[in-house]
Amino acid sequence: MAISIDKKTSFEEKLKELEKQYEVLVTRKNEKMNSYNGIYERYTYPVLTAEHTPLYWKYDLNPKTNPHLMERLGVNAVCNAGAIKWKGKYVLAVRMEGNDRKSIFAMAESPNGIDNFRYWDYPALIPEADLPDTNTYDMRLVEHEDGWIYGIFCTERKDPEAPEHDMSAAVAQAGIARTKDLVNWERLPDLKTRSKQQRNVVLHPEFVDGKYAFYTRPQDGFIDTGSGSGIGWALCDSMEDPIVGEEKIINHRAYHTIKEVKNGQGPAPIKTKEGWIHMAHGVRGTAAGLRYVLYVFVTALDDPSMVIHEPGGYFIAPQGEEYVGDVLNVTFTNGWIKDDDGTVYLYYASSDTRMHVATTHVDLLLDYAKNTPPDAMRSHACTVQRSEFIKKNLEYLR
Ligand code: M1P
Repeated sequence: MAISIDKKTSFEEKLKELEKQYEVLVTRKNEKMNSYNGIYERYTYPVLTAEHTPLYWKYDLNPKTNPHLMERLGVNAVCNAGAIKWKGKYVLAVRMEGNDRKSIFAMAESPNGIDNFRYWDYPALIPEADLPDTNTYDMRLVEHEDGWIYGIFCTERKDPEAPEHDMSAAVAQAGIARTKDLVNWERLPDLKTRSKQQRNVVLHPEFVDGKYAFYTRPQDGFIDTGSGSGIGWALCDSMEDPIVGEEKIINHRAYHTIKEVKNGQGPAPIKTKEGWIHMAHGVRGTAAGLRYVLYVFVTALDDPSMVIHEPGGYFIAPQGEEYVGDVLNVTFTNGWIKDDDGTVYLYYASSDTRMHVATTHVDLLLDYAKNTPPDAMRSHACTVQRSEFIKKNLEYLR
């Protein structure tokens, strides 16, 4: 039922209807889509949207102070969630963007990972750094073998060197916080690197040569990666004084590929007996703007910085309603969960507006990574690649 803002409908009636609609939305069963690729399954409904935000986060529920039951603190979008299995629940640290454009980390949990996500009572309150952050977002949640859960996120501040009239020049860096319970957070210093800016920084979950290891995404400008050529790798002695030296690029941007403009690590990689499976995002330019897609690569078990498999092309790209939102043509991920039975829940956002899930299995991801042909890089080579593929099939079928 549509709720009218006319004065004839009472506060109580409106609230009752809002609550009813909210419950229908958050308890709606999700269904697998009727589409097949043998690799993963998508779901009909987004797992979280701005409409999933509890009423008491948006409305002043006291009729004395809000007689017209107006939204006082609106929510614009939810996207780019970190993910972790916590006390048997599938927990997301969601980037919730208010109508004021600032993002906060809202924590939501589901009993099954695919529907019935509900927000915790309060968003995560991460202490500010000495130099206050203007905006924080895209948290990667990592249970490190040192015993802490780390949240590595993008922290954005106005560029102090920008001309006075410039109200959009900003500096992005990697903020770091840690917790033992996902409620009480300790802020650590931002990661110091040699690059002017950083985004999409991710902590590797294990020590490497006795050190912490970071996937980085060095870039010259706030939006432009400039000379930053892809996913970097750097070791670090201490999380209390997080400084890294040289960033080795382990996965490069490349001309006329899905990752020619930007290339960033998604969540922390998943460990398997055959290597570390990574999900990343690649960005290319189009006449309609940038296009963000997700892709997979695998690195060696004993050297997470060495790529051993990389299927050609994308793993997930926007489809249907996913194309549309605040920033068109974007799929982005910074969170996934692997269950003990190997099921993988990939949480991805579409067009910076809503959160979705896709499910698969580590065995399927490994098969996909090892047996999908690599990018042949040129039309002629791609024609040969596809023709050989067709030939093998036709020979087999006849
Ligand atoms: O708008 C698309 C994405 O843009 C940025 O990602 P990247 O640094 O790779 O371009 C981030 O702001 C991300 O949050 C956003 O989804």
